Formats: sequence, structure tokens, C-alpha cells
Amino acid sequence: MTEIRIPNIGDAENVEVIELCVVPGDRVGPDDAIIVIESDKASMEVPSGVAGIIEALLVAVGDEVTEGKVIARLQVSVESDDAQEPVPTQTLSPSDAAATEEVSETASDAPNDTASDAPNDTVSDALKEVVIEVPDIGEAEDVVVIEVAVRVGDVVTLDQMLVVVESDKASMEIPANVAGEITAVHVSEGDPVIEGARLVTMLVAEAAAAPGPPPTAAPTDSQPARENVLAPAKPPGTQVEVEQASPGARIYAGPATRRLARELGVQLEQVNGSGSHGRIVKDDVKAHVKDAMTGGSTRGGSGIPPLPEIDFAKFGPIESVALSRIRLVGAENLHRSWLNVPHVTQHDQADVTELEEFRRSLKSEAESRGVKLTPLAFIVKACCYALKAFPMFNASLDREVKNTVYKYYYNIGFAVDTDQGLVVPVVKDADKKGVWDLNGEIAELAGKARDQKLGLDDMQGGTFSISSLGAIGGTGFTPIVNAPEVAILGIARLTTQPVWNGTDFEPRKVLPLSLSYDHRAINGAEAGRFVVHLTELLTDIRRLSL
Ligand code: CAO
Repeated sequence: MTEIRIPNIGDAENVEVIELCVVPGDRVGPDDAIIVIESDKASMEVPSGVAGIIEALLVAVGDEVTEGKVIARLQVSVESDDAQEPVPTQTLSPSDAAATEEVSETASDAPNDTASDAPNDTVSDALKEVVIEVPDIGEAEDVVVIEVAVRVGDVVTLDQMLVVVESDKASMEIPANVAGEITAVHVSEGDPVIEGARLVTMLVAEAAAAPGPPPTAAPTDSQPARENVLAPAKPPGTQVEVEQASPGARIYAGPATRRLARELGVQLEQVNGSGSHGRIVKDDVKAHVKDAMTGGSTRGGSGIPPLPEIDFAKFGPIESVALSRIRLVGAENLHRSWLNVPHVTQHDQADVTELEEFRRSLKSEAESRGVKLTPLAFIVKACCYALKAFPMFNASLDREVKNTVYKYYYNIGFAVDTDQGLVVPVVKDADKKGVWDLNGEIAELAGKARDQKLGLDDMQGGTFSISSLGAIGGTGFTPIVNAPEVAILGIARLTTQPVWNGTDFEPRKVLPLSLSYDHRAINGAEAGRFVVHLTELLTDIRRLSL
């Protein structure tokens, strides 16, 4: 067994985990990503380093990590040629020494580079030329320039991206660590580079060229500071997966994905990312190409006219508040589902008079157990019965929409409204649990959700979802299917209504149900039968014991 640790991530500290790419039991190769971390500038995949089987994942989404942190334990595949101690395959690392060299004290000390066309005679005493070099790139091999973002004559600001280089493992954005004018560009796209290679020469104001904030990896006593080295404002070389700036959009994609996109001539701006934060993975690039080849039959979303940009402040006072991470992720999931799944909602009402009487009769027992017994636990139980009777509701369509994948486990997700947004924890093997256990687990998961303590495992593996607005109100709504599940049950508020029993109107407790389903997987008649069956189960809960 071996441990996978966060490799050298330069000077970045407390970098957030934004994605878990594996679960315990997964078999991984040395290059397979285990997690994705993200600093304020970029995101990066942390690869396994060795082949094996993931035994335990020791971090969760949202955790903050620094170099050396153990993120997973791995059972090394003894039969694998790759079995070895993990090596930090992420080799682009920030330089301890800065990558900017001041090359001239005065105009006469112009850089000895034929590419330089710096007009030396215009260099005043107050100006200096500095060369931006490739920083320490660790053991990275085959590093090439993949983008040159500036031209001679450009005036760049501090932190403006100059050049992007890429190795076989990562891409790295090299920013200007000082403001100034580009007087020479020494590289072109496709050029191989090594540490210290000159990228651009800049003319900068002497004051600006003076060492700024100290390098974040400060030189030690045994490694005295080079006096002619400019301290980078932000250390160039923080291993990054480049967020290419394009108008209005940030693109998250790993080097391998970017390479694939380049090979296939795909513009990443046009690709829908299916990963967290809209991160684009290789499959998205392939799906995009497939879409283009087939006329866009497999995925939706393209060609939708954008909403107009409106300056709301023209009409009155406004405030712009950033969406929480949970809302951002939720918005992404809901939008994806809404665009990909043809939704239909089937409405019905269940007479839950007896169920409610039974639930009330358990009130004192619930109190003695220290719990509140709500209708939801009974509904979860009834759903499991209905799902077993109608397996296509406990299924998913495969990505190609060629097969229905039936699941013979019954994991019921339920929407929880939290301060940060909507989350959907999952009650595992709900069909094997009694109402008390279901009630307890729902309360526990809802509590964890509100305290933001849910782990990834708490939210994975759902086969069917329930969204209950019963405690809030309403007579019905259209929940959005939690794809790749194919159906979701919405619960509105139960009310007492006069129901005709053949001779009289009788007061009955009526629970509104709204089942949204993926019409590709389920037809209307099936949905109607499912809901009728569910209402029968809820109306006569003795059936739940059959
Ligand atoms: N009709 C009438 N009353 C209901 C009811 C219904 N359908 N469902 C629950 N209630 C009652 C409960 O019995 C409880 O009453 P008492 O306090 O008198 O015992 C009260 O409403 C509060 O219930 P609860 O919310 O604490 O518990 P729950 O099991 O019903 O629901 C949970 C738990 C987590 C689903 C809920 O708290 C929640 O977060 N709901 C919001 C889900 C949501 O946002 N959905 C929308 C998703 S789409 O944007």
C-alpha cells in the first residue's frame, strides 16, 4: 500500500480541492488524475503516480491542501510494470529563483539578443530592460511554447499573461511580473524551451524594476539572493492548467484535453464541460466532435441565443452578489439536465388520510425516540416499492442513448434547502430500511447538509430523487430530473379536502405528487401507471408490508 501526496505546488498554499476523479475501489494508472485542485489562478490535476487500486480517498471537495498532504491510499498493482514509489509527476513548479533577469543597468547594456529591437537610444536613465525567462520547471521534459500572448510594442500590466508553455503533464502560464513595454519576443508557438530560456524582453520603469515583494520561496542562507534578479510579484510557474481568457468565459481543461482539442481542431470555447465548474474533459471534446459530425443529435445546448447584457443600474439601485459554490454547481447541473432531458411532469394526488393517522399515532413513540416523524420517510419507503414494480424509473440512459441501464439498488436522493443552496444527499439501500431508520437517516443527512458536512459519498450513487416542498407550501410544481436519473418526485403540501365518497363529501388528507420524468426513457402511460401505483401505496400503507 502506498500513499499519494500533493506534489510540489509551488508557493501556493491552502489550495482547494474542486473535484474528486476517483472513488475507492477504482483501478488507476500512473497518469490518472486522483483529484483536481484549484488556486486563485488555475486548476491542476493531481495524478496517481503509480498504477493500483484506490483504497481510500482522504480528502473531500472543498478541503484545502498543501504540498505533502496525503490525499489517497493506493494498493499498488504488483503485476504492474508501473508499480513503484509514487513520483511527483506534476513537474512544472514555481521557481525558487525568479525567472526575470534584469539585463541592463543602462541603455548601453541592451540584451545581447539579435531578436531584440529595443530602441536603445530611447532608453532613458529611468528605464531598464528586463528579460522574462522560463522559470524553474522542475523535471518537466518536452516543454513547448503553446501560446504567445504578446507582440513587440504591447504595453503589458503586472500579472498579464505573456506566454503559455506546456509539458506532457501540465500547462503553465507565465505572467509579466512587472509592468512595461514588450521590446522583443524571443519565442514562437511550438518552440521547445528549457528553464532559463528567454521569452520576452521588456522595457520597464526603473522604479518598477526594483525588486518588488520578496519571492514567495525565499532564498536560504546557503543560497544567497541574486542581486540582479527581480522578485516576481506572483511567482511565475505555479503549475497551472491554463484558464484561457476568452470574452466572458473561463475555460477549465487539463493539458491532455487541450492537446486533444488542438489535434482535433476543436475550439474549447465551444465545448460544454461536464466536469465540476464546467471543466472540460476529453469525453466532452469527443462528444463535441461527434455532435459536429452528426449534426448535433446527441447533446443539446449549442446554438442557444445568449441573453442580452442589461445594465440594471440604469433603472435603480442594484447589488451584485457572487453565487455560492453550491449554487454554481447546482446551476450547472440543473441547466445541463434541463437542456439534455425532455421533461414531462405527471401530477396526481394521494389520499394519505390513513397514513397521517398512523403517523400521528406514532407521535409519542417518536418523541420518546427523540425524533420527529415526517411524511417523507413513508414516501421514500413507498417510492422503493413503486421503483421495484417499475424498474425503468430506477434506471439511466447511457450517454449514447442506446441502452437503458437498470439498477438493482435503491438509493433515494432528497433535495435539502440550505443557506448555501440546494444539495441532494442520498439514502443508500433505502428499500432495505424501515420507516424509523429512513426517518433518522433523512434527518441526519439533512442536518449534515445544513452544516455543510456532507461528504462526497453522501451525495453519490442516487437512483431516484424526491423534492419535498410540503413543509413550505404549494399545490404542485415541476421538479427538474436529477440526470442521469430518469425521474424525480415532487411533493407539495398536504391539505384536508372534501372528497366525494359516492354518497357524501368526506374530509380527506390529500397529498399532491408531481413526477417529472425523462420522456426518452419513460413514456406517458408508464409514468401514469407509476404515479397511480404510488398513490395506492400511500393511500393504503398496509401494502408496504406486502
Ligand atoms: N405537507 C404538509 N406538511 C408537511 C409535508 C407535506 N407534504 N411534509 C412535511 N411536512 C411537515 C412535517 O411533518 C413537519 O411538521 P411538524 O414540524 O409539525 O412535525 C414540518 O412540515 C417540517 O418538516 P421538515 O422540513 O422538518 O422535514 P421533512 O422530512 O418534511 O423534510 C427536508 C426534510 C430536508 C426535505 C426539508 O427540510 C427541505 O429541505 N425541503 C426543501 C426541499 C427543496 O428545497 N426542494 C426544492 C428543490 S427544487 O429547487
